[in-house]
Amino acid sequence: MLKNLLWRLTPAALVLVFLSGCLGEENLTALDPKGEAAQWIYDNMILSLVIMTLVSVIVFAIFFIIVVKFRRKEGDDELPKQVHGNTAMEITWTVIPVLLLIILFIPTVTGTFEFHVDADPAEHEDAVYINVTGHQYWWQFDYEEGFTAGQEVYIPVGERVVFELNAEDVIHSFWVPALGGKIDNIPGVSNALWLQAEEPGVYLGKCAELCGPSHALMDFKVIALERDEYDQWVDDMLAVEAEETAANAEAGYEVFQENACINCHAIGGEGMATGPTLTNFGDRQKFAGVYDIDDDEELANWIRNPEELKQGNNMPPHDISDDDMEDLIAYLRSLQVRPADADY
Ligand code: HEC
Ligand SMILES: [Cu+2]
Repeated sequence: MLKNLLWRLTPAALVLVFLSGCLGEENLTALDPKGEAAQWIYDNMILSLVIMTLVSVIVFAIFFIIVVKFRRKEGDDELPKQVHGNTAMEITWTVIPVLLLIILFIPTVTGTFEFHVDADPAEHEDAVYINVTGHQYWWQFDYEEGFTAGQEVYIPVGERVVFELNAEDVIHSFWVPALGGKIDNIPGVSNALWLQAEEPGVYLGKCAELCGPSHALMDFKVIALERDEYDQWVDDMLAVEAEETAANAEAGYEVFQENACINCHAIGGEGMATGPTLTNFGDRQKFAGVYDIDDDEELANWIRNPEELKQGNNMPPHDISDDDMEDLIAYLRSLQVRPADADY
């Protein structure tokens, strides 16, 4: 009997184990909101949960009472009174759900209009406005100041930041669960939403629309800094130039040039953007969205054979000797704008 019960509970326990993943690392959770938009989603989630629980409890209570109370009694062989329809009850169970839906409808619609805004920088002159482009399988962030960041988007804390969402190839979806809702990045269409981080920190973002074999590896980070640190970061990003940064890793810069990496990876204002800009690659928390940034071997594997680490991505393989690779990686790591003593 007990064993039987345990067997029955196992699927439920497994579901709990999987769901506990939703509370995982690096703020990838909508259940611990860290900004106004996320808080609104959370509150609505709780509201609908409370309403659904109430409805379930009441409906099941009535159900069981009726099942028990109106059972056929022993020795009672008479046909019960036959009725057809009951107007009062029909009205009650139509009106109550309608009222409940109105209660859910009002905050949902007002919030949707508040957080999903027009994609037009002229309408958001007071806010930081960042143009986001989703690529298979990485993220590009263009700032109004005229520089580009890749994979990690820096924002000032406590301020509304408007993200304009576009896509280069297929549909992606921009989602930072701790900060707010998600909206699709659609080729040829510009959507926009705003997010605000209440606390400085690193918030994990995900592509939330199946976009190809490496969709699950299309992570990014939102890094929220105090306003003065943010301003400093913007200035530093603007000041980067490919050669200048190369000074302390000259040999690596040569390897970078010889292999024409710059054709796909801009540094500072120079170069193309077929791949993520490497302007501040040395500051990244991960490379290619998900891989350990401090792992030289993995980084070398990436440059030699990206397909192995991220199926279907658009970086070609490169045949580079061990010596050259060491220099190249030293150069990539030297691409930093973050001050050494920064605590972010
Ligand atoms: C044809 C274009 C192309 C060339 C050439 C190219 N890359 Fe890439 N690279 C990409 C693309 C696209 C990505 C993004 C892959 C992804 O994450 O899906 C990428 C990603 C990277 C990343 C990870 C960046 C990050 O922060 O996530 C590094 C590092 C990198 N490339 C280094 C190099 C180096 C070094 C070279 C030259 C030896 C090079 N790449 C040549 C297209 C290119
Ligand atoms: Cu995607």
